[in-house]
Amino acid sequence: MTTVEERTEPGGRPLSRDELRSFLREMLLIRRFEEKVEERFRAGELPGFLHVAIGQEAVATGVCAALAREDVIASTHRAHGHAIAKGTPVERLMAELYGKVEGCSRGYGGSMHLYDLEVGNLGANAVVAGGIPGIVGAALAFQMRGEARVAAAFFGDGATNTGTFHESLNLAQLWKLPAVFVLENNGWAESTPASQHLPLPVEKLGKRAAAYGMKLIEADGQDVEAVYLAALAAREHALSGKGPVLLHLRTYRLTGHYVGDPQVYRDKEELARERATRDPIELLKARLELPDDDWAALDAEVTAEVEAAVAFAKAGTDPKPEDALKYVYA
Ligand SMILES: Cc1ncc(C[n+]2csc(CCOP(=O)(O)OP(=O)(O)O)c2C)c(N)n1
Ligand SMILES: [Mg+2]
Repeated sequence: MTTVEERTEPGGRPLSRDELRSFLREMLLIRRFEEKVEERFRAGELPGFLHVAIGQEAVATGVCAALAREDVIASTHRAHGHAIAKGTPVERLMAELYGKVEGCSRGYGGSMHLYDLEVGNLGANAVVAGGIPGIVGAALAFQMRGEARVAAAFFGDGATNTGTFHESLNLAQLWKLPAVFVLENNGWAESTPASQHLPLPVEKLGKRAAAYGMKLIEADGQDVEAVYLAALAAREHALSGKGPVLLHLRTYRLTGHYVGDPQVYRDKEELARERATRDPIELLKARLELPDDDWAALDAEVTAEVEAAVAFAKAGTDPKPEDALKYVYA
């Protein structure tokens, strides 16, 4: 057994301009989707509770682009971006948020219970760290069947303080499972900063891999290309039979913990600074030096897609009360 923390440099090739542009499009689609959902929620049209991941789009897009369609993910309470990036059409997601039968969870789930087995999304989880043991099970199944597939779980810095996180990493490493643990480290757990819930500096959180002798791969979570290359390397390692990977991505949430959060706990200057310097969409747009009319056309295209999703959702079918217990297994 080794307790030495392993590190690696992300491998792979640099991306072409067209590939980066398609990443930009997807991140913008996620952003416009979540802005719209926030607007409709505030207008009282969406039931339940809502968390958006504005500022964290590069994690969803970069990681899911590196996964194969047959790979599976499990997500968190901040799940819209993961679901879009893994391939669920936005109209099915929007219909779910409106509680309609046409939704990806047939209207039974809402924002924190988005499932789509067709594209390998094993589901969002309202319970913090709830998806982590699930992907250990999926990875075990892939290993036992001899299938070249990986299972990945997204989770936050707060989730690394749960017993489930440690149990899951322990078993996955012991059994050398094809799993990727995607630590989406935004430095906050609700209103608690990392400095009050972690016994180590927030940027060192990847060190938790060392407790299990697990491979650690790290990247800047605001740079979608870096995330993609790191995730590719993580997938390759996980498939090689050498064991799972902790993929540590430093990111930042540019909005409140939930929609309506007054954010009295957060320094306004910190937020303004992050917004000005670490917005993953602005960073990629600047890097590509996209002309204004190109950007406007891209924006108009994704905005129209989101508007069409709202129209689809509003025209959807309400579930029948007598069907309330259908598809309920436990
Ligand atoms: C087991 C459990 N404990 C507490 C909560 C309440 N809760 C919801 S989100 C959250 C913070 C999670 O922080 P993190 O994992 O960093 O994710 P982030 O919200 O930053 O994306 C908490 C404590 C919960 N949903 N489940
Ligand atoms: Mg967090």
